[in-house]
Amino acid sequence: MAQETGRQGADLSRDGATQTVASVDRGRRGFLGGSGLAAIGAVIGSGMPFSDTLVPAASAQGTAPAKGPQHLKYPGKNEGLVVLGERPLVAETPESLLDDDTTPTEKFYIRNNGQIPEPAKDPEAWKIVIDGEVNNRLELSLGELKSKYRIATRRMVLECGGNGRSAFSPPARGNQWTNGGAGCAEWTGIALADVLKAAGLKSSAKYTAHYAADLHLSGDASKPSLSRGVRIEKAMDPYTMIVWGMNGEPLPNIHGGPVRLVVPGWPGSASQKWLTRINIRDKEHDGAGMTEFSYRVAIKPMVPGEKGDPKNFRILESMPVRSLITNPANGAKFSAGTKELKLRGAAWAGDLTVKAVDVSTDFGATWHKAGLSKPKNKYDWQRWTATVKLPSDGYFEIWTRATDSKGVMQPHQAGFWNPQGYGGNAMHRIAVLVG
Ligand SMILES: Nc1nc2c(c(=O)[nH]1)N[C@H]1C(S)=C(S)[C@@H](COP(=O)(O)O)O[C@H]1N2
Ligand SMILES: [Mo]
Repeated sequence: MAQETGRQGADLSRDGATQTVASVDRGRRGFLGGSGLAAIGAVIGSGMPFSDTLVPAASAQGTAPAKGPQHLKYPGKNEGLVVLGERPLVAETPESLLDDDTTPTEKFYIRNNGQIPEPAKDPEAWKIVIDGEVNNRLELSLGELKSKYRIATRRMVLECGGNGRSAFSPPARGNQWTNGGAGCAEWTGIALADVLKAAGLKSSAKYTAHYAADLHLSGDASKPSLSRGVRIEKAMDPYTMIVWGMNGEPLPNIHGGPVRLVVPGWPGSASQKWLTRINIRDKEHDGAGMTEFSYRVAIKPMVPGEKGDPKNFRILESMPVRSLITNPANGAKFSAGTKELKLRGAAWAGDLTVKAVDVSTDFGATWHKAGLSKPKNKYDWQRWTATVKLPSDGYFEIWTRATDSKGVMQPHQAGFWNPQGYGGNAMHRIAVLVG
């Protein structure tokens, strides 16, 4: 696997799995929607730049970059999704499309590292292998997974390790996610732990290594497109699942169907799609996306923009706390005289829960507690609501910040810079215009 060390001209189209893209034939597969959708982009607010200064919706029209957000055109997918990369196909969900309690599949973000495989012809015959540091190597078809183990459905957040990356300065390498590399779906499947118990873990079992059917972008079958793993303790978490259902339907091909992993709370890259094999190892896995700076954060904080020493990095495990305003959308306009705004949003915190969400309408000078719902089950996100008063017409920003169950709050800015931009969980901000 090629490493990204010292690569000239950062490739901003990827979120950290270490690969070299040999040839890029942009647009050939035509995942981009028509330009007519640019208008929708402006309404839902993606035309409102938030890099350094926020600008009112009115003037955003005039200052928007010539090439606005590119909207996704993909069967079964909402055209409001924004394409971050075409090859591999990566698309995020604007915050305002994450307004449902359960993220509908059509709105769920897409992240691929390699080629998208053809849909399986006979899903029930799909096989996964469990091998390595186990007493009994298992080979199980989807049909057997469904009939031999206890089935559960759980609503859990899946979040890309690079979510929030676009807020880093200087820019970090990878897909420039805003906050939309996340969604919360109902996943149906079985506990990976039950399968590992059936296989019988040896005392030497330390780490998992996940393998899948998607080809590397280059088409080279000897290179996995992505192969990550987790500590055996996380693999044994009853919420770490092998799933075949998403929101009550068979898991769609684009989301890894027929069978994928969902390792909630940890970077989405551990949740292998098109799962074919889990190899149990006696040491940390070193597959594609495990080494160097991939899905790793600095131990000793580094100078932003510097190259970094791989020895100073640790694997990112639980994702940091994050909150979103899902309604209104950034750039929303309200009629003159509007004195009150009803806000809705979501918050989650990796392996932890969210203790509080606060909102501000005055750039953080004062904060108001939002009403926060309980998670449906562990790893579910928590929906929040708040009503805020506005003193006058004019331009306002709404900021939201969440605090996790250990008391750690979102920072004002993406901090603790690292080369591939993980852990960026700055407060979410939207701008609204009254009158
Ligand atoms: N086989 C395989 N599994 C994969 C990936 C991939 O490229 N190949 N991408 C990972 C990453 S980086 C993320 S964030 C999630 C995204 O899942 P989704 O596309 O269903 O949203 O899948 C993970 N599983
Ligand atoms: Mo990811």
